[in-house]
Amino acid sequence: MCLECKRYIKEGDSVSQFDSICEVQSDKASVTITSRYDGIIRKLHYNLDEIAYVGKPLVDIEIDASKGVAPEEDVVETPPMSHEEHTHQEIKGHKTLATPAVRRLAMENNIKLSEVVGTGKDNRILKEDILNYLAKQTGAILPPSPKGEIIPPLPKSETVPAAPKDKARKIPLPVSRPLVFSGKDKTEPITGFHKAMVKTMSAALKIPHFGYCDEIDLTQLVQLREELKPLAQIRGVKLSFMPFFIKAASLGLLQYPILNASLDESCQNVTYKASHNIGVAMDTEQGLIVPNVKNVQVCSVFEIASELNRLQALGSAGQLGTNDLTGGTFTLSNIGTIGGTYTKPVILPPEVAIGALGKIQVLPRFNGKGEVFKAQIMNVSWSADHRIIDGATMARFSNLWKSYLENPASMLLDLK
Ligand code: CAO
Repeated sequence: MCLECKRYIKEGDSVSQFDSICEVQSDKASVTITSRYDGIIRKLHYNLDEIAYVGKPLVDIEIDASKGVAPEEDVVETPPMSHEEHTHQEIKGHKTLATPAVRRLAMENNIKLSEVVGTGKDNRILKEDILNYLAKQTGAILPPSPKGEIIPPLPKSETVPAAPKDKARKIPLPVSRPLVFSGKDKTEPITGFHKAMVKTMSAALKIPHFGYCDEIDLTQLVQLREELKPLAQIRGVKLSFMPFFIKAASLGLLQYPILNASLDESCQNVTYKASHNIGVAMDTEQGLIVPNVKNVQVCSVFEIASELNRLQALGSAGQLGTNDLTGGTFTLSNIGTIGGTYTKPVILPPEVAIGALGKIQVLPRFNGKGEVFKAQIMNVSWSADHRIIDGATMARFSNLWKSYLENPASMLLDLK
């Protein structure tokens, strides 16, 4: 397992505990590594954008001239630490082994370490254990992680994290786009979110996809959004079409819960998810990511818009955490912001359905009186897991979703 590295310090810099050392990106999320010590940076083991290997030293910090070079900052939590005071905690007479970073992760997510089963050496609690514990609580299914692989921490709060002090955050350029045409072939490792895409899409290949498409007349919705957009703006939120698409999907899922479900690996059981955690495919500088808006079934359109703004801000800064990126139960992909009409979306396992939206176009259509009018038309393409969802169910759900969006006032009847 390797990490792509962004650095905030240079050799000779003084650092204090919890100062940002660097940002690393694994295939699941990016995370800022902070200093465990007050001291002076003596050696950097990697240059910017180099691959840092888990388990190898990242940086040497001199903590005291008399003591020489301090223990290296490890980018992994798995190796046992030599400082007992950092790793032991007395809880009800039992010692709990965990590194400070793991303790902080638990604290930030209100998890008692005494309730977590450690899978590391001597029952040491690893980040993975915390994430698995959290996933069980939220119903999220985490991808399996090889031993020793770094797992990114969850976001500290529901707010956008601040950039490290004195350093403007730079959005990393995607590694796969060469800036200069060299005329030579170039081979590079697949890393970061692209690596996650390889895993997810390979798993999706096992699902027999059923496709269904339709066109939606958004003429009324386009008008309604024009009216509501300034009101949302006054309240500090950008209102796009997505919150309406997401809310309409959630109202539809209430009627067709099989589309908000997951199938176990042996295909013996279907779990109907209580929460509508609707994933939104996002095109970011780092690649495709799919954070989800949690519990849409209890959110207003405004609340969804606000949450989407937060996810977009974090997504474009490359700062989305595991909590935002896991636990999705259904996905919408608005590729229409870029272009296109119909597409063939790929289901994100363990979900069972996904919808892709084409671009909204002004096209001639007939009204009820047979007159041609300028309609705002958008195409939708659904894919569903044909092992548990039949075509008729998908079509009925799509009809309901379409009716909410073509007559947005009708959503009011079902909003809670
Ligand atoms: N057709 C035409 N215009 C659209 C549109 C559509 N289907 N959807 C949104 N728009 C408009 C918005 O209304 C907005 O215009 P205004 O400035 O007038 O409000 C503009 O396009 C930009 O919207 P946005 O991108 O800021 O916000 P959004 O909520 O509509 O979309 C997001 C958010 C994250 C879905 C989008 O930015 C994105 O990343 N789309 C690409 C998804 C993708 O890559 N899917 C493929 C997955 S498989 O590889």
